[in-house]
Parts: sequence; C-alpha cells; structure tokens
Amino acid sequence: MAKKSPPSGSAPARTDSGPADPASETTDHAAGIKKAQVQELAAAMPHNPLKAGEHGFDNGLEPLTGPHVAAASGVAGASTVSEINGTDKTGSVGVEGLNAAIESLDRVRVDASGRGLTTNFGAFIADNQNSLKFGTRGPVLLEDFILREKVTHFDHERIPERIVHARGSGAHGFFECTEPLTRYTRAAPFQQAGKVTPVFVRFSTVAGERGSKDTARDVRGFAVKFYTDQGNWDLVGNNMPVFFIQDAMKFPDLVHAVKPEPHHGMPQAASAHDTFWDFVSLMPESTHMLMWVMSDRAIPRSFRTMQGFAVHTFRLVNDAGDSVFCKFHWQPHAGTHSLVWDEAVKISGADPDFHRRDLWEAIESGAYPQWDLQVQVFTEEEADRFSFDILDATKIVPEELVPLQTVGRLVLNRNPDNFFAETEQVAFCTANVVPGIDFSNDPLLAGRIHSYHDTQLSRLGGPNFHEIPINAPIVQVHNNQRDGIHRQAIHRGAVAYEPNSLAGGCPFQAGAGHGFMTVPARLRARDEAAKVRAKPELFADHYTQARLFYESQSAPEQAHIAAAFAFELSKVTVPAVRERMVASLRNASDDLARQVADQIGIGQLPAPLPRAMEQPRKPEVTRSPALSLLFRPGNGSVAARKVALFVGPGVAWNAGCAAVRERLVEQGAVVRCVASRIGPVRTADGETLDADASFANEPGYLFDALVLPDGCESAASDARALDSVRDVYRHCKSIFAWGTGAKVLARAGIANTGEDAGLIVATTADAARLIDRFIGVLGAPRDFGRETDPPRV
Ligand code: HDE
Repeated sequence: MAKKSPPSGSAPARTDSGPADPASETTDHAAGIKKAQVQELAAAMPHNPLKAGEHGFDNGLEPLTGPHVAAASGVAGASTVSEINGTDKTGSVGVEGLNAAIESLDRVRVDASGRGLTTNFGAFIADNQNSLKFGTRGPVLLEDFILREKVTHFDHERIPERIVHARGSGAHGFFECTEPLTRYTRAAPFQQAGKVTPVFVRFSTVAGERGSKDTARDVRGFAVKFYTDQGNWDLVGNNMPVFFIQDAMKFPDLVHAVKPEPHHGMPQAASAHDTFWDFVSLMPESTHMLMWVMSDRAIPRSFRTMQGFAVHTFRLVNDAGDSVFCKFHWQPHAGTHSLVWDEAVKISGADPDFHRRDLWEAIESGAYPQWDLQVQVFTEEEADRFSFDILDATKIVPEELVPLQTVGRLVLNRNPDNFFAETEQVAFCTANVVPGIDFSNDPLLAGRIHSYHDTQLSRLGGPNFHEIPINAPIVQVHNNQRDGIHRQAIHRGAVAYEPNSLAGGCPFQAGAGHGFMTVPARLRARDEAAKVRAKPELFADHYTQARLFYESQSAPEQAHIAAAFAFELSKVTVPAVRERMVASLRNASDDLARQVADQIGIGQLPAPLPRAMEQPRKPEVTRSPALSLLFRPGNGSVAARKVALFVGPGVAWNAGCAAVRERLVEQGAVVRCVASRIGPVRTADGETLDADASFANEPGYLFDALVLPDGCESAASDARALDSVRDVYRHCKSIFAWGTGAKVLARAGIANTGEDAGLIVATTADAARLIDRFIGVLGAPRDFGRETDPPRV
C-alpha cells in the first residue's frame, strides 16, 4: 500500500501521540520507519502467551520460552533514528543469538606507550610539574582545574577494604575441561574435552587487613571466577574443606571474634588472642576446622602449593533436569607444601608479600601454577546413608568414601595489568552460578548467596559493580535493570520492562531450555515440612571428623598441630578460656589435649566438655591418609623453587658451583648468589662474580634450600650467614654442601650424621654427581626427621 506524505507541520519524530490508523504512518523518513517497525512488533504480540502457563506447581518446573518477535531492523529498538549499529560511535554489537559471547577485557586496557598526558576528559596537559600561580612566587589560582582534578581524584583513590579476605593476590588464566561431565551437568565449562573457559583467581588471607602479612596463620581464600559462555560462575572456596560454623547466622560473630579486638585494635592478622578462643571454645562445631587451622595447612609455602575446596555441597544438574550432589576440589600439580611456624613468623618480617611475590614471579617466569579440578559426585540416596549430614559445612565427605574424579585443569598464566582495577575490584559472589550448577540447602551457603552481592554495594559503591570490566561476563547482559550510580551501559530504546510488545518482547525470558533452573527439591522428612529455626540432628556430631583429621596426620604434622594450639592458647590471657578449649579438645583426642595442656602449664586435664551428641553414628572412615599434606607430594618439579647459593671471596666457582647452578636453573629453579653485600665477589679462579642478594635483604628463611659450595666459608665470617644456615636447617629444608663449604655447617653447629636425606655433604669431586639427588629432595616434601622440640640448632 502506498504510504501517505506527512501532513505538513507534523513532526515525524513525535514523542507525544500517534496516528489512530497505523497505515497512515509515514515511512519516507527514518523516524516513520522506526514507528512503523515498532507498530509491527507490537501488533505481532496481541497478548502475553506466558500468562496462561504461569500458575501451578507443574508449570513451575517447566517455564516456557518468552514470546519474542524479530524486528524488521535494528532501528526498531534504537533510542534515536540517527543511530546505526556497529559504527565508531556505538562500537561493535554482539553476534546475533540468544546470548553470544563477545570480546574480552582488551577493550578497556589502557596502554599509554607513546601517548601524551591528558586530563580525565581528554585535554592534553602541557605542564605536569607546576600548579597555576599568579607569577612564579604568587598564590596558586583556583582556576587550576588540572591541579584540582588531579588532587580530587587522588583524595578518593581508596575504597573500603573487604570485611574479610581483605589481603589477596590474583591472576588470570584458563580452565580446560579434560573429561566432559555432560552426564551430570549442563554447565558450560564441562561440555567438551578441550573446552577452554577464561578465569580470574584471587587468593587471600581472611583475618588481616589489606596491608597485612601473607604468612599469617589463617585460612586462605581460593576464589575462581569462570567467565563461561553462559555467564559468570564463581566458585568461592578456601584452602580447607570445612568451616568454623554451620549457619550464616553465626558469621558476624565469628568474624568479630577473630578480627583485632575492638578496644585496642590488636592483634593484626592473628587468631592467637582472647576473643577468638573464647568464641570457638563455646562453639564445639568449630573443632574440626580448628584442627585444619592449627595444622600446617594454615601456613602454606605458596598459593601454588595449596588445595582448594568449595566447602559446601553443591548440585550438578543435567539437560534432563536430573541432579546429583557434588563437592569441588582443586589439587595443585606442585603438591601440597607448607611452611613451619618459626619460618612463617620470620618471613612475615622480611617479606610480608611472600605469597604475592611468589605467585607473581612464578607466572612472570613462565612456571604457570596449575591445579586439577576434581569432583566428588553422589546421589541424594547415598547422602541419606552417610553418618554425617552433607549440608553441614563442618564435615568433609572422605575421599575414601566417595572417590575424586578429575574433570579439568586450571592454569594461571597471566598477572593482572593493574592490581586495583583487577585484584581489588574483583567481586566474587556465590550467587553467580550458571545453568547446570545449583545450591544445596546448606544454611551457611544460603547466607553467602545473599552476603557477597550485598557487601559489594558498599565496597564498590553501588549496584552497577557488575559492569566493572573484571566483573563483567564475556557474554552480553540484557535485562530491564536501569540507572544507578556509575552506569556504564547505554541502553537503547524506550522499553525497560517485561512483558512488552514495543520492543518485540525483548529481552525475553529464556525459558527452561536455556535459562537457569532451580532443582525442584521436594520436602521429604517431617522435620523438613515447617518453618523453624533449628539444625538437623546430625549437625550435633562435633568431634568425629575432628578426630579423623588429627588421627590421619603423620607424627610431625600432629606435633605441629599440638604446638600451634599451645602457641595460640599461650597468647590467651584468660586461663578459663584455655581450660575450656583443652576440655573441648579432649572430645576429639585425649592425646592432643594432653600435649597442649603440658605445653601451656595445665597440670591436671579438665573434664571433657559436655557433648551435644553422646552417641554419634559410626563413621565410615576412621583414617584418611588423603588428609595428610604428605599424601600429595606433587610432581617433583623444582620450577620456581628458590635456592640460596652462598658465595664469598675465594668461592670455587668453576669447581662444581657453576655446574650445580646451571643444572638447577635448567630445571626451572631460581638461584640467587647470596653474600654479605650485593655486588662483585672475587672467585678462587680470579674471576668476578656478581652477588645478587645479601644476608640482609634475602635471609635464609626466604629460600627453599641452600647450597654451600667449596670456598664459600669466607662468607661465614658474617654471623648473618650462620643465622641463615641455622634457619634453613631448623625449618627442615635441604642443604647441599661440598668441599670447604661443609665447614660452614660445622660453624653453625650442624652435625652431619649421614642419616638426614635433606643434608647432602660431598667432596668437591662428587658435587656434580650428587646434584640430581639434591634436586630430588628439593622437589619433594620436607623431611621433618631432624626436627626436635625445642630445636637443638
Ligand atoms: Fe566468605 N565472604 N563468607 N566465605 N569469602 C567474603 O565477600 C561470608 C565463607 C570467601 O577474593 C565477603 O567480597 C559469609 C566460606 C572467600 O574477593 C563477604 C559467610 C568460604 C572470600 C563474605 C562466609 C568463604 C570471601 C567479604 C558465612 C569458603 C574472598 C568481601 C555464611 C567456602 C573473595 C567479599 C575474594 C569473602 C561473606 C563464609 C570464602 C562479607 C556471610 C564458608 C574466598 O561477603
């Protein structure tokens, strides 16, 4: 039908009324075309077909795809008729499709190479050294908008730190699926072997403030953000598989108890104080977690050598909507390795950034940290038969009970470009799940699903933090949420509601086929069928798994646990709190309680605390070797391990030393030549060697091992060299000495009994032959055989 011309004087881009007869819409100009296309869209949807199917239980199980109509062209949904998609003005648009992935973070990376300084609004700055003054000595002028912009921005540089996990370090990488999990889940990362999903990972301590030390005794956060092609999935875990409490209701109490005490603001990044032990000794469900936190797990050697756990039981849901329960585990390729307490304390003084530095340096040097992702999968019926409740975050599912299956690997291969923009602003959230992953009813998890989003509102300053590049998914986001502080998206068109017909029904509800579906778990038992503030009965078994953990450790690990309890309780100033804790420990292990009591001067063991459950169910597993750090020694690689090579005037560089260094470097180890001062050192061969570390700037405890070559004994005239040797020895790290280097050992008071695998003493002629033995012990777990309490050296 021929279109009529617009009546003269009628503005085609009108905003306040329209013709009664759609056919009278003029289409000989863009505004008219737009109106006509919108009319077509609206007409194509005479009613909302979803309404009829929205009611009743069964419909809730199978929501329909929302009605949607394709517009005749992009102009129908545009804000203005002048807009043409995909120009320099609008940038690229997403690929057509339900939710197709687009570009990466590259679009927001700023590279200033070769560029001039500008203000925030793009004007070049001629002089960045001087404020604008009236004359060279005159007053500074208010007119100086460049100075004011710079200082104002600076004044607002800090944002509130995270309530917990304030101290952290992050890296980019990828997750690669190795075994598809389609049988159990439709979650995007697990659909094909070889499928790669980008990730950002942040490791953290919990209690300390943002600038606190890395090597505090603490739980470590292990938070992974998967940027999947179905939206972001955040697996926000820890390096320990259990938690202190069972219900989110107690989280603020726990955190208030462990943080610095409110009256004097001490101690920083430490649980060794009154309020923490007062709280946990009144909360026996924390005992299992206390075992982990008092074990060497709480002082990891590196983020690279920690396991990760999602803690809660989750659900996997497949295409047919069937679900199973699942526990997620990260297993480090480098194995599980920790520090010892004396070492951790010293490191925190010499290098509070020890873990951050280690992660950064490993990635920069190409020794990319890697983990396997493993899952434990079990059905609801199996869970019902377990002796513990799988909704209880203070319980593990022993791997002897439900085996681990490897489904993929995580590789961290890129450091952030900017700590603040990425590591600080990243906002993890347990609520970020994708179709195929669902929650269990763990009451701790439920609180977390609320808390993470909520906390970002004040930390990141408003509801649009999901648009900060590190938080934004790589898929497009379409919904009718609008406005709010710092909104980045420029939404096109007039429609910000659903249902609509004016935008052709878009964005339309995705329906069961594509959308996230909650598993319609049914209530079964009587005690699940009413609103109540109560816990399941099995949550009352507070000690069985605490005992399992303790009894599964090797003897040195048990000794470390006892020493850690004793140290922490020795810092408690109220004897009644110490007693109460020892009384609680008696329910887990009398042997442990006895050792702790002895070390803190409690002569008479107090009676065990009354137990919430007198007769727990018989556990399926009473010893789990997998709970010992020694169970996962790693792949033996020495990549990124740090070795101190002592040098001093007269060191016999060409007699073994050069060859040993070369072999270590070839294996990926980091070798530092340490002397009294950095700079030139004359070797025995008359050459000059450059010492790149000193006993002051890199004390021995910062290294994984020590090499004392022939001729290095001159270094031992510096007492700090002897301190370093003693520390390396005391912390049970390996030492390789040959020729006159062995004299340094003697001067440090270390006897070579010939029975210590970590102490390799050789003749100069043998040094090259024994290097592989040294590399073997360097890549293996520490041998605690030489450890004594108190230390002899
Ligand atoms: Fe967290 N936790 N948490 N948490 N958590 C936060 O979120 C919270 C819990 C964990 O690197 C906060 O963004 C509640 C268990 C990690 O940015 C906050 C409860 C586990 C990180 C919060 C828990 C974790 C956090 C603080 C009990 C191991 C750091 C800032 C119901 C599975 C993520 C923020 C990062 C951070 C709340 C318990 C791990 C306040 C309410 C259990 C790794 O939202």
